[in-house]
Amino acid sequence: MAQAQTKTKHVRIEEEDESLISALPTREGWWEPFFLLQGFWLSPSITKSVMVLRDQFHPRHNDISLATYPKCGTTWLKALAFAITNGSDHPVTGYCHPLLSHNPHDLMPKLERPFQHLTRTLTLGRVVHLCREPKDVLCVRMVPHQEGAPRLVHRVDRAFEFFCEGFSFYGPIWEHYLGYWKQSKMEGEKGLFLNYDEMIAEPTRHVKMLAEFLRVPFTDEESRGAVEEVVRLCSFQNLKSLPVNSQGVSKRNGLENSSFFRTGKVGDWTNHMTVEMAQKLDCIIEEKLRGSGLTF
Ligand code: PAP
Repeated sequence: MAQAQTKTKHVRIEEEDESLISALPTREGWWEPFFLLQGFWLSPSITKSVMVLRDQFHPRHNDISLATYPKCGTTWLKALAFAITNGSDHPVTGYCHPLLSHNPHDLMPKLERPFQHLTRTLTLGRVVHLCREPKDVLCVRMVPHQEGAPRLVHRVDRAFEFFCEGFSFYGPIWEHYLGYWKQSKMEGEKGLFLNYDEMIAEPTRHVKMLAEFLRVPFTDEESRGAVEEVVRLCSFQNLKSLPVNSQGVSKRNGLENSSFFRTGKVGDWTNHMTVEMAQKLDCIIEEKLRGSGLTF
């Protein structure tokens, strides 16, 4: 009975959402029309999921959300957060650690939504956001994850123009970053804002910082070895080499798990973007972030 009522409610919300979506401004998208929701052009499925999240996602005070723009290191952040928060049930040195047999995406749900769309729902809990040099983010979208694999987009010039225009699957990258950046500056205890490039440079320091924010800090004694073990377990080389990630398929969306692991390097954009493209994107990002204190 309870189930039937819940189902009816969901169907009603879905119908309401469908009619709200059809009333939104629309434009030609990457391969399907996009909709304008609160200043963001979003694909139909993202538009719908933002509405569903707003209706049905009610975080509790001690909930932690991981919020990342796609291709900024979500897989890594999930692995780290899982290893840190489950350290007592699953020691990182254990032979049966879940990260050895599961892709990180299958161990933890994620939010890839701009903070502006979720303010009402996220203000209760706490958020970890991971940003990345925008040129590298775009580069991941433009380059196949392995030889022979299809590109995420077929025309590099088109992908580049759309990205610069802020016309992307999850809205403009700068709006995504700024929403979480401002929250972390105004309410430090509620928002942790991390940077992929800085984490690559100093993983140990960032793992400690993340553990503190997640309220499972490492003790001084643990700090000697355990932090390094978390860093090693979740490292690009280690995760990429595991059979589940080199051969497995995601339970979440049917994607090959290997698609989440390409080079794991900072600055790969230099191999895929012209100087002109890089300069244009740099100028846009600088202008959009001006005055915020966030720079790349
Ligand atoms: P998603 O949006 O599809 O979930 P996401 O995990 O956010 O992808 O980003 C993928 C990038 O993180 C890839 O970067 P690259 O293409 O420049 O190589 C991927 O290689 C990188 N990545 C995945 N796992 C790790 C890790 N453990 N450490 C560092 N980088 C990683």
